Amino acid sequence: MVPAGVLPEGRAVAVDLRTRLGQVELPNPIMTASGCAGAGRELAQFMDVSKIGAIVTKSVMLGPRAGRPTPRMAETPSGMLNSIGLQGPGIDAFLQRDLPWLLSRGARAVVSIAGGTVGEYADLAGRLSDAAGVTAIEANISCPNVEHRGQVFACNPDSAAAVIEAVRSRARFDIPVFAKLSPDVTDIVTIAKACVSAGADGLSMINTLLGMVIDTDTLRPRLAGLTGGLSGPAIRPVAVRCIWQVTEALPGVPIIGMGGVATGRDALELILAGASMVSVGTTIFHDPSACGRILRELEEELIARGIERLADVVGLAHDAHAMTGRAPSPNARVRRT
Ligand code: RRO
Repeated sequence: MVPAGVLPEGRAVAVDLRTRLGQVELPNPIMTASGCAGAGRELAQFMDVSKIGAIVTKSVMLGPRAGRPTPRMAETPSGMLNSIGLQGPGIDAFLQRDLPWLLSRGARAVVSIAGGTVGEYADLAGRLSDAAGVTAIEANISCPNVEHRGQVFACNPDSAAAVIEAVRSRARFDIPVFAKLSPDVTDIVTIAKACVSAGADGLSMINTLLGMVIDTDTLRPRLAGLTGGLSGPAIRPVAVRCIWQVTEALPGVPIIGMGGVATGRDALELILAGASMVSVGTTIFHDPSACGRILRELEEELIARGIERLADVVGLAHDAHAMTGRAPSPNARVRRT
């Protein structure tokens, strides 16, 4: 077995954690989730950003944007609502300041992009392809905090496909394009299929769920933007369900799983459902070194189960599910206790 690198604290890994982000190999599957660590700089004082699989940036738009009015965060039971509204410096500042910083630190940069039109997404993909060093593009077609639901491209298979086709055709051939999907749809498999048919190299799921909190003291909505995206442990079962359904329908399509991952065991759950990479989001707000910890915990969870290669457990729960009709994966060396 080939050891696949070192953990953020410097210890060599004992499990082969390598995974594939489309055509790109990563040393391990743990990434930040878009929107939860800016462009990575905030985390540098807590961990070595080059030691996790990748930094996924806050969604970048063509121009700078102030976002929605405050308050735009609210705590909920086992979760959090955000109503940020795509705040960011825009692509010029990102390319001048943030991308060079990530590359100078040896981090792999997965750049999340968002636009109001298909053309804006395509222009962003073109700008990123002209710059050196972008590991992958995550096309965020599912931000819930937009003016109206018609702007959530991931709620309609034709709109989703139009964005992904445009991004894929403008992105450099060696940059994988992932489509970030919303769980707030009747059938996520239909959207996933539309994105893959349009050229997506993989899928990211899930974005936040649209929610709302009313303050019973002020008798008014807590968020200035009224609604917001729900994240945190409360949504993990939704993420597991979405990843499971899409893996059943599209086996082999790479999936970056995210939604309420706070421990290595949580990450393993998404991997068993079919994710080959896992993004860590809301947990970072109270534990900024969470990605390194979760990577270490994931490795320990695999060792405890006698698993030598991460690749052997990606989607493994599907084998168990179908055990009556199908033998377990021959590669899986799982001690079922
Ligand atoms: O910026 C946001 O308000 C935001 C985005 Br782009 C997203 O994709 N998901 C989310 O919960 N918030």
